[in-house]
Amino acid sequence: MNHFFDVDDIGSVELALARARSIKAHPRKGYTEGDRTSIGLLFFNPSLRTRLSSQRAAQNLRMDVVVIDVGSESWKLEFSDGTIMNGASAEHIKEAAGVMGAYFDFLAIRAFASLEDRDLDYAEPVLTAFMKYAGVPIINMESSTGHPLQAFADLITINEFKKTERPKVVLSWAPHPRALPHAVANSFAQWMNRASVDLIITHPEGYELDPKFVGSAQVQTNQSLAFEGADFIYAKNWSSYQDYGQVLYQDSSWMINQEKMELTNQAYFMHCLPVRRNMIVSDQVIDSPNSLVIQQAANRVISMQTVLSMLLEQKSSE
Ligand code: AN0
Ligand code: CP
Repeated sequence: MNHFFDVDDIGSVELALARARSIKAHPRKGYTEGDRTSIGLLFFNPSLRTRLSSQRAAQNLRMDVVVIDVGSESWKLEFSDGTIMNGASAEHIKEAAGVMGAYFDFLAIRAFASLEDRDLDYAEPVLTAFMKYAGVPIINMESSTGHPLQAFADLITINEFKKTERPKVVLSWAPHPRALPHAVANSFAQWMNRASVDLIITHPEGYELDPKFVGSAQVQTNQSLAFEGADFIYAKNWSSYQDYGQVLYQDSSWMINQEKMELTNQAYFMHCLPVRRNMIVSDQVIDSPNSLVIQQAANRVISMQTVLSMLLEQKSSE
């Protein structure tokens, strides 16, 4: 694995899950592979879980870890080539990425979609530029189109709690007042397509995701039908992909409540967090014993530690 950009970089999902299981059994076992290695965590956007769980994972492997909010603490960066830089940007990504690559063995980046220009967002300008100019392995901590560390943690959680070999997993759109990116939903769908689950995606008309991520999932615009017999309900809001970045529908009838959970096979409730209570999900559902939101967040340490251990193994073999 040269970079951890999406699921394709992990190789076998089954092997990655086995590795995650053994790390989870002994997360602070006295690993030494990270000794004298360093990682920079670069945030262009806010974070609670990713920021803390990535530090905990690196610390468990005895790596040196530094965090910077590049979005607010550093110079505004220019990403386009050949521009006359007489505007707001003080520094070009070519120098900034090269410099940060000189300071660290690994860089992890969070850079959300702008939700203004679909072609630009889906070309992944920030992560791609870092991969091109930093000269060190890059880890995706949520880019414009994907959040693979979250999806990996979600898969670890589903594997821990599933009661059947091939559970029915439903990714459900739910209402939110602001326009949110597609990254979490895209990656969740992409990873579930590689896992031993039956995936159903349910959303109102107009919220179809990029078919590249939907893969072989069944798509259902009737939420109640989708919930029937489900083992896991994974809630997430996303803005429109067709009418790019727009909020088309805010109807609270799509909120996940107890009545809907009763259509399921006593399903677990999942969400990546942060979540807006009584918009996305009712208090009753998220406060119930079937809610796995804390376990998912806890597994963010495990997904990051697994990815870092694979990257460290690769580095030591070079
Ligand atoms: C972000 C999103 O939907 O991509 C981050 C989720 C991990 N959520 C919000 O901005 C609320
Ligand atoms: N789930 C997740 O990535 O949370 P943060 O945005 O708080 O990092």
